[in-house]
Amino acid sequence: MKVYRAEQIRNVALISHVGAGKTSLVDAALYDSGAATRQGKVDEGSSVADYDPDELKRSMTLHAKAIPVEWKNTKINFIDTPGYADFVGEVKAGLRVADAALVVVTAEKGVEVGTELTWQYSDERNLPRMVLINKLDRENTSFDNALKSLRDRFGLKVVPLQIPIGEQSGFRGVVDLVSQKGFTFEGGNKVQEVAIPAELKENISSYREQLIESAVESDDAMMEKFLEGEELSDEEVLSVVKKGTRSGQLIPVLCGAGSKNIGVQTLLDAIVDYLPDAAETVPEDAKEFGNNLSMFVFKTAAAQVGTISTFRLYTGTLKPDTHVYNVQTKADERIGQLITPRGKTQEPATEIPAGDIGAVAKLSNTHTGDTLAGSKDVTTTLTPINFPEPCYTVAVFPKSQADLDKMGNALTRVVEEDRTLRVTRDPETAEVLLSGMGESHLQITIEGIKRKYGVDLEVRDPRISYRETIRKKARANGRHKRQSGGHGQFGDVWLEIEPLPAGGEETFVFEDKIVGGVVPGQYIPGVEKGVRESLKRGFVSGNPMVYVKVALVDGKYHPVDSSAQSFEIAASLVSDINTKRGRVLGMALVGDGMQQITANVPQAEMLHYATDLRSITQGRGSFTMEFYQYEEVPANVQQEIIAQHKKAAEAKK
Ligand SMILES: Nc1nc2c(ncn2[C@@H]2O[C@H](COP(=O)(O)OP(=O)(O)OP(=O)(O)O)[C@@H](O)[C@H]2O)c(=O)[nH]1
Ligand SMILES: [Mg+2]
Repeated sequence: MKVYRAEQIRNVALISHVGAGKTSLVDAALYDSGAATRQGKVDEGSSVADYDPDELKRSMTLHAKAIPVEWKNTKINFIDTPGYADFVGEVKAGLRVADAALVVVTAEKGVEVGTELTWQYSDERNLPRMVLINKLDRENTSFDNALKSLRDRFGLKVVPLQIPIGEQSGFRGVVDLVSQKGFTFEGGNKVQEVAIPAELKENISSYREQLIESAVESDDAMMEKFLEGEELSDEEVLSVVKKGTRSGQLIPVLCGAGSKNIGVQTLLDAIVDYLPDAAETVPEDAKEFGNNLSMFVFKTAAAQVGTISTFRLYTGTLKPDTHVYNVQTKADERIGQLITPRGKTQEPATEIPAGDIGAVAKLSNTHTGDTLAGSKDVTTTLTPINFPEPCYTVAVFPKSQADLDKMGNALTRVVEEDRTLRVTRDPETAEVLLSGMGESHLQITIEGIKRKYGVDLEVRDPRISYRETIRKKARANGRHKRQSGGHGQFGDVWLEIEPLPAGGEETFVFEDKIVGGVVPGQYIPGVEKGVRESLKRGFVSGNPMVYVKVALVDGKYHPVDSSAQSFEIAASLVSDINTKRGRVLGMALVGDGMQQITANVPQAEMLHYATDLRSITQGRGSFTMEFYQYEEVPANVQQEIIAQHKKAAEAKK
């Protein structure tokens, strides 16, 4: 592939609700541009863009991928992203390096939840965008309804740039409202200019009027001309539509049916004509690098040839066989061969210029989100990807000893690749926890670990680290006595245990209430130590005990056999306390466009919440959580936890 200058490059992220037809569009575009000899099909497993085994298995996109399409002396770097909600991290990564977004909706459904969410992510980055109303060939579809849903939801700046010729099974082409030309697409990648069908003529003039009216908002001189009733030339219309689109004041709507290859070439034309090129959009953070090299790694993925890092170059020029420096990890990375990625195939590249997207294999110390620079002295990083917090957690267990040995490394690797995953170890339950964006996300990760790293993992709900406490004051005796040869061991204590306020700052208080030296002062620290030890194990459920005050009230000692250690053991023998717990749940509401609900919820109830919340809110809701405090669990749950502990303790015996 020839080298394109930044002015000739368009970096366009494809975003949508799941299954709107993004990947099929890329396949059609590759065919139209001559890069593929036939049009790949997602459903037949022949897509150029969806090729990873997990993607083939599910017929859906799971990874953000850059796929260049050469069109009219322009390189359109499509960044295809997944529509399924669990893979939001990939969408954010794709949008991070895009200069514009193409939002795909279907003519059946118009705006869906995934449209709203990805629209919002594009807003976060202020990206200019265009909308494609896709699947216009299907039964029970309507251009008008889809358009209405777009304008209702996103405002009147969303206006058609094209309107369809024919509908449903008769859909065969589009009319371009700027040039007022019709094009039909019938058979393979052929396109034909046609006369505008008579029945569309009236519609076209009113839609064109609407387009111009919206576009001139971005240009005072044109606005004046328009208001004075002067006719704008086609070039002037094109130029204001371009200006309006780039400034975000106008969002043009196009028509098509990707899998039928209808309207794809007119879409590519519109991308070239209206979306910003890579030279005019050098972001603030990249400007700091001047002419020095800066590149942002937005995707790393394990492949047969080693890890492939895909990046966008912001400034400078990258050549093969050079060195770059990772600003985050301080690593000196050797760039071997440069690659232009193209889905399942790739081409060697002689250089990657500023504004372009490329890939390189085998960087040893570079992960998703890292900045690479041309010099060691650079400390500035490019703005990181705004990843969401993981919200679904499972505990993972190796299936065999061999799996155990390799598990740590495999988990570290997947977390470096996918920044919406997190691995932690619960210090109390000793479980290894894997967190991500949903059940499918974690399931696919586990499958990937098996395939790529040969590590077989089993998944379970994480154990909750409960706490024990008591409800009522109780008294207990512990006595340790051993006679063996010379010195014996003797200690005897009476302890009073009472609850402290649940949720309070103090979780444990020890008090010495001995009078008359019945337990000599030098042994008291031993008693406290023993108490602390036994509280760690709890008494009924095997969980640590909190919110208790323990007072040493009485005891006995032996002048020869007693020692701090004997008392420590005596105190740790206090195990017959049979008490219950105490507690509450709180909830708070904060209004703000969308509702934000703050609540205290038992962790055990949150295990599958990501899935539940998604279905309750049709996918709109998201949540984050953090530990608040320990509270009493209901009696039935208590019984369960205690029974489980007993069972586990029995099993150990
Ligand atoms: N009738 C019709 N079907 C289409 C069209 N475009 C795509 N499809 C079908 O819609 C389904 C989803 O297409 P994809 O291209 O995988 O959609 P996607 O947006 O990439 O999906 P995700 O990546 O999973 O979000 C497939 O079965 C396609 O064959 C179209 O224009 N018309
Ligand atoms: Mg796809």
